[in-house]
Amino acid sequence: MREIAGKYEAAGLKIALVISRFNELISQKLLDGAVDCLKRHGFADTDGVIVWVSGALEIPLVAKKLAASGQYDAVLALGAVIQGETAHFEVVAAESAKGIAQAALQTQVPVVNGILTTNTVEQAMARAGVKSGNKGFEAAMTAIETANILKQLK
Ligand code: INI
Repeated sequence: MREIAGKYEAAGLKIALVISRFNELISQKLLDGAVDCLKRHGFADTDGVIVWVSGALEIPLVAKKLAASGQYDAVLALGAVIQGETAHFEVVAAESAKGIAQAALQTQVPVVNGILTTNTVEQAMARAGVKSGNKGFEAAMTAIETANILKQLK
């Protein structure tokens, strides 16, 4: 049986990153991890764009616009939604995730969810590269892999 697997090769891919300024310290670390990942897999700086938005709730619209532009093989959403910060944590977490999934399905372009949802700032820091792993790096791996899968399915 034929098997299809996405390569972790980012040379020639066009990728847009959408990133939330809310909890900027953490977002910046996620961005550092994502860019590190892309570069280490052959991505050319000139093939990408980074768009900063106010918060996670603004990510889906901008991600969808970028995905629908036809200019990108994948869009990578980065940010941090932290429970302690607000009572509407659950709304922000759920709506941003839902919007990102819809943007991907509606445009048929991978829109990868690299938004952390944690109970505390400490947990968010740990997952943004301070302790073990960086979710930005992992999400960038997923963006590369999924973009390459879709290229093979064309
Ligand atoms: N946005 C985030 O990216 N992370 C959060 O933790 C957060 N909290 O906690 O409120 C957050 N809220 C702002 C929201 O995304 C919108 O920017 C705002 O509601 C305006 O639409």
